[in-house]
Amino acid sequence: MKFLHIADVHLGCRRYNLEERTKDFFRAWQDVIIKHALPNELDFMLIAGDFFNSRKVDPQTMNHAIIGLQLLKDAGIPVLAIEGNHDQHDAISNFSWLRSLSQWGYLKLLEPVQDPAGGFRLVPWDEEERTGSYIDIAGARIFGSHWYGTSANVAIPVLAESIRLASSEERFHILMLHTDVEGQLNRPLPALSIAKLKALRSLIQYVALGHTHKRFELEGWALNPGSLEACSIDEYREERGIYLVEIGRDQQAQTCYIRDFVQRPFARLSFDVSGVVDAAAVQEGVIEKVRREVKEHTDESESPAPIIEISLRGHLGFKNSLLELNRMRDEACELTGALHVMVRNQSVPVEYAVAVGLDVNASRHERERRIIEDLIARDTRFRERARDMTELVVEAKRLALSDEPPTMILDLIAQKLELTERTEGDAARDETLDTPEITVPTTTALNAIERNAIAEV
Ligand SMILES: [Mn+2]
Repeated sequence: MKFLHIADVHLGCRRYNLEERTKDFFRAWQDVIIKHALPNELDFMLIAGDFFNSRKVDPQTMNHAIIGLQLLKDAGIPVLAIEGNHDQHDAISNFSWLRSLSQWGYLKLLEPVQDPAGGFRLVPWDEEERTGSYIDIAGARIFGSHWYGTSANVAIPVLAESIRLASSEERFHILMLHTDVEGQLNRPLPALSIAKLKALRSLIQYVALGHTHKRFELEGWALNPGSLEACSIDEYREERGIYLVEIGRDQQAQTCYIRDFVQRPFARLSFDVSGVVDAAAVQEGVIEKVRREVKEHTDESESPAPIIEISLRGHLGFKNSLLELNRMRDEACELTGALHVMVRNQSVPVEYAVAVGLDVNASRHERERRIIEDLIARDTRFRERARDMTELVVEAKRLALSDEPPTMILDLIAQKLELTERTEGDAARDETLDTPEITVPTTTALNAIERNAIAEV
């Protein structure tokens, strides 16, 4: 007996609003069938949930599904499927596209029957009705299950009891199960515990898992192949593939993990903008990095053009708006022949980079002074006088908080600024208060007070 175990095909998954990206999921699905289902004389094929990316299936996606399913049907390979969290039936309707495909003879959707009294009833596949919870093919008894989500730990023991009642001594038992398993994903939601899963050990000889988009195996008994394609860029490094499984006379499963089918390549690179003088230099640096790290794509028949994500990190020393992100994207795209380039600006404007490295135990007073000084020093015109100006700001704040009249505060600012200018030997002794030289630092200082006040709140 030989079968193919796949999961998480996610047909209809659309990313970056790219038509080509939607087709990637179809290409992977079709390639798996042509390369690994048709030539292998399979007894059946398993799809362990999330065949579709959504329970709402658009016409193009249904075409993609049927093209593949028709190939399998013509080759006489039965397809057994279960629902996943993405394509499970609606709670308020008995209709779903998976149920329709099952009715139309393209696949067999295996579903437990929910008992009104609680628990599940497992009924054998009815070829007339085209419904059922389990089916016998080539020495195997294959069971389906639903998506139980966070209640998997409660549902699995109940399901195990139903399986026990429907088991057959002489058959090799397979269970398709779409679930997150403890320790495989770093999510706060409770996953199915390994102990609960192992309660199936005496009943099931092969658990065909789906849901987690990366490969993992538990004791060569519960196997998760991963999705066919990366559903988000965060998954691009994960191992994804399919299992070709052969059950020998000894009832032992020989599994072969296969990754040889078409998938879109991804490249992810990051560029640190800290200390880079201007936008042109950022542009040049990024393009240089792309040139070094991403191979130019020329031959589509060899592999698909990559999708590239460029992240800008660090402290940006000038205004964000000066960065020409679109030009960066276009140049990187042209240089590499990529299908799509995303540029994410995750750099922090340098104006927020204040009080860097300040001792965590610093007093509120020290903290305040340091923030103000950094804010003033950011402006190269006042850098030299930052310490004096900080004194002035702190004093002005103190006066303001003690309800001193505004004129008094203004006088203090005027005096102090004049004094600083004189001690610096500045020639402009008769400079008036409303020259930019004076008003700008005042505004900066007042902004600093305001920011600081906000920070303290
Ligand atoms: Mn999935």
